Amino acid sequence: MAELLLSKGYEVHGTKRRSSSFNTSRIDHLVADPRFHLHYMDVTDPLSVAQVLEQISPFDEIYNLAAQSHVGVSFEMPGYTFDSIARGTLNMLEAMRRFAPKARFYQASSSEMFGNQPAPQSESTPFAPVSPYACSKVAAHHLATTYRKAYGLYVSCGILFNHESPRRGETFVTRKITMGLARIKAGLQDKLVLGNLNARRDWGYAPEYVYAMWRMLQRDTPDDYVIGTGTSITVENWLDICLVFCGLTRSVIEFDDRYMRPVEVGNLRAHSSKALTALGWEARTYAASLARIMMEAEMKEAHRICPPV
Ligand code: F7E
Repeated sequence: MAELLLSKGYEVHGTKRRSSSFNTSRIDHLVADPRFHLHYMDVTDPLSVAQVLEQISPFDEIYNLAAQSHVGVSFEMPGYTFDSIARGTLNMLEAMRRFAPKARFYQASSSEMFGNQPAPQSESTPFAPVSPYACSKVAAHHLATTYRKAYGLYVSCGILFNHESPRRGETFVTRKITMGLARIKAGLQDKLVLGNLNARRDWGYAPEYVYAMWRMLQRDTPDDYVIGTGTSITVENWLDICLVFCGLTRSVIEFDDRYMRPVEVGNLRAHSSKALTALGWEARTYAASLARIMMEAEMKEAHRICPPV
């Protein structure tokens, strides 16, 4: 997101939580840009949110992407998940109402909010969340649309289906698979342990989704949009594409039910014709090309750590 905004000439203010270890590898290349600023902030702390928004106002756009975003972990940490997503969104909306009521707000809503509603899911599909993560996203989504209606704030929600890239966190299944297989191929690990292979997801390429987010805030009026490729494959299909790419077989895969979730979302696939009509947006990269992009990046990294002899 920051890269796209900088490329369009924006001054960008990002926020990070205080930690004793660095966790900024995905933005380190931006730090030298004088138009890129980082502030300490925690969305669960309304004081810090108000302080930062007051300090940087006036500003034009806010992208609220903060979350405990791992669905599986949300069953283990429901309180923090709810605080960071629902309470965090409320804190951001309140601070914007106070310090920048003319700004435009992007809310990161999620396809997880649809739960097990039949595919494809569109803006008119009722929400049916089945995890603490999804319940929190539904609450945040309703807060965002309520602030739009009640106070006339410019608030748009992007209901994004899974979006991936080589920068994806290592515990999400696409990256876990590409990274694990590349490391096995390079002799850096022996096996890859996974959970439910039957879930079906609509996986798209993150840079395209970031562009859709920006497009939403360039419209004259705020609205909600579903963003996805309109196609879906299973985790097993993704695994097989990646296995073929690096010439490995299923023998390196193990199952562990510790990666199973108490309730699973079985089949997510976007119906995003509204995004095409209103934003002129459609996905260009589908799962097979995405897997190749991610596998190539991962093989390069594995070779860097362990050069082939
Ligand atoms: O799981 C299955 C798992 O954690 C995908 C987040 O960005 O997209 C993401 O949520 C599927 C699930 O993503 C493992 O059970 C099997 O069915 O990569 P994931 P997610 O849960 O779809 C939505 C749109 C968001 O909003 C979220 O923030 O893969 N699966 N074995 C596994 N998943 C993980 N993580 N690890 C496994 O070993």
